[in-house]
Amino acid sequence: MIDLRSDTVTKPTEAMRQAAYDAEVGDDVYEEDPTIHQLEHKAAELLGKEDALFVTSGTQGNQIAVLTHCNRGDEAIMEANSHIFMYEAASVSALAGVQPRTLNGTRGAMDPSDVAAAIRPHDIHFPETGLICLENTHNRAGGALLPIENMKTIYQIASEHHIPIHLDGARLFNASISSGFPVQKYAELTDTVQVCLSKGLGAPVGSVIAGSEAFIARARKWRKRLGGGLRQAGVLAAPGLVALTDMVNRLAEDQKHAEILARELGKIDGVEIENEVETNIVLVNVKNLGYTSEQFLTMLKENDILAAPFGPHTVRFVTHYGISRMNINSVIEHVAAVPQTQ
Ligand code: TLP
Repeated sequence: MIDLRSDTVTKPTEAMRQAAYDAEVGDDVYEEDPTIHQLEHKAAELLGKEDALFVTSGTQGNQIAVLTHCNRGDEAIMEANSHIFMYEAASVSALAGVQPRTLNGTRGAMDPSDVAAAIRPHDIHFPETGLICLENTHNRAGGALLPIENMKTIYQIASEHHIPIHLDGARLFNASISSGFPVQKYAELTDTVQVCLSKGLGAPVGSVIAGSEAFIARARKWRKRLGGGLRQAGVLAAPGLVALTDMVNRLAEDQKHAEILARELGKIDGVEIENEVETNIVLVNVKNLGYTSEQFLTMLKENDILAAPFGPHTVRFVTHYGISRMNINSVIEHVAAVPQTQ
């Protein structure tokens, strides 16, 4: 099976499995797991933040950030297609009691003047604006990079209003490899950042959130409340450390594969590439081939290829380290052979 549904499907490498086996562990609720300490220290250092916290998933990391930054009844500004709004089962409202204020972006980037206009003035009728959320790379925008200038301007606006910024950096390392900016350069334009270890970096489980020492101390308590205080979780952190040390630079290969896939699929009659491919995501529109995304996916599956539905006629392909150049060629051949019904 050539599985391009997501980079979440990656399986741990041999080095990760060995690191898990060898990991020194302790009870992390007592803050006694040396491997977790090592991972958190490494992540904080890479992201240029005072401290970091290992969490079970990207969703948990984002939600801990919302819970820690906001009070019930606050409003959080976020892009209308952001993962926090679209794919986290409304936890912003269900768990934090926070109202999402969504703004339409361009390729995932909110217009800074829209952000400024959405910040609530003091008025008895209004919620307080408690947080601004950004996402880089932006998943629904097809792995688009948030331009650093856009982040800078939003950060300035947020600072003037004393509003914190949380960055959903599930794929921040992909952004860094594509733009050439170190992850720290993005993180310094935010108060807190969440990065996933379990996507393109290949770890089996986990994310890290990073921020100030005071923020992480409060976030630790929220993690406990959510049932995310783990015990001998060094066995999970050890593959995460391998992810941060061995797996970052190879993301360039995934991005090359995505570029080739988009370029070659784009040459096929009836296939439209919806996004400008900057990282490891390709959005393919199959409407002019005469198929819905579900029909198209069924045909691919019959040929042992998996991709994900992303709209009525849009299919998402995500490259990752389990995908070889030969796999990419095979996908291109199969799509070229799909009969056009229009
Ligand atoms: N994204 C998944 C699905 O949930 C859609 C995927 O296959 O792309 N932020 C961003 C930008 C994400 O893309 C994801 C996962 C998350 C957060 C959540 O991470 P997990 O799955 O670890 O909770």
